[in-house]
Amino acid sequence: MFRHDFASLRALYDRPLFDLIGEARAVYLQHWPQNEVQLCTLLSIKTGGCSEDCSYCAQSAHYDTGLQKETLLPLPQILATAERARANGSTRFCMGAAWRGVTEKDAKFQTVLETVREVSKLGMEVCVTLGSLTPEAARQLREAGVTAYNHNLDTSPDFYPQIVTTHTFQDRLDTIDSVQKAGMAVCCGGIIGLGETEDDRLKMLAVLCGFDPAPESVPINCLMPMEGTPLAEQPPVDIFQLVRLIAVTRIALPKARVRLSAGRSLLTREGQALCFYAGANSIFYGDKLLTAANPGTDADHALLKELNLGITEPTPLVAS
Ligand code: SAM
Ligand code: DTB
Ligand code: SF4
Repeated sequence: MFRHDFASLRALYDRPLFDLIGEARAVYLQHWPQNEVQLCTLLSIKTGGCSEDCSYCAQSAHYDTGLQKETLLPLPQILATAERARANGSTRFCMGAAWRGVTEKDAKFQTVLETVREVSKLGMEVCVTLGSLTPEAARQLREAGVTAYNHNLDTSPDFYPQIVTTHTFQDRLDTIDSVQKAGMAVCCGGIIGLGETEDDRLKMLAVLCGFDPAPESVPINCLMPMEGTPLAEQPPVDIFQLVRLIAVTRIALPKARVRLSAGRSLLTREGQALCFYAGANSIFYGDKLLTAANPGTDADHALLKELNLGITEPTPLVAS
């Protein structure tokens, strides 16, 4: 298969908008003929007080964002939320923790493994996002039943140091390597609206295109400006830039789930419809992301119904 580099991604991105989304739609229909959207529920299992200085994040301890720091949620509470998510139609459950990362030696990591073992019995895809991983921690997560690991590149290698200084872009790649070696699917994407250029977004996508195997899912987050963070005053992302990025991602990574992620509550229904047309086929579903607001479930059901989009049935990726 042709592997896109920055130049070929930029050439796609610069095509007339309707030509670009027309091609993305054709690629989408070829690989995803069901015309469905996957619903994923997010839960922050450990909120706030994070040692990292990611300048977009409400959970960083470096900024005074007013967020209440919490300890790891108890297993029964997580399990009950996962059961509700499944009952509400989610086929993927993603647990996020505000940590720099975990090692197999952490006591809290053992609790996470136990939680994953229970959640994985519910038959949903199980995703976790716990920051950096050692190869052994990755292996243990896979063994416990994690099907996909979310670890975003967030932006281009060049722009990354302007957004985060407490870890490097290479650290992110090393964790992704551990995830792949452990046999988990990789969920990896980024955020737009941080002050980066459109080139930065495509350079990030070029790195994703080099992954082997290709990422199973690609979340595209629009910055939700968080009070107290250095990016609190960033202007909103232009909808056509978002649509172009989704379309190019769909063409470059045809088999990936492209997840229209954070920031949907800042988009119009028409804007979201264009994103689905351009190839987005997954959303975070439920009133809350990790700490930020998301559209209500009723509004999401109404929108999908109006667009005649189906909802993906559970077909969990079996960790073999
Ligand atoms: N701590 C882990 C990590 O950094 O990988 C997992 C949780 S972290 C909150 C997951 C992702 O959420 C980030 O990589 C970023 O893409 C996204 N995110 C965080 N804050 C955001 C915000 N204010 N707006 C949009 N996306 C955000
Ligand atoms: C991802 O790419 N987006 C999700 C998930 N992976 C973990 C997180 C979005 C967080 C939005 C800001 C918040 O809720 O604090
Ligand atoms: Fe911590 Fe993740 Fe937020 Fe960065 S994005 S501050 S690592 S929770």
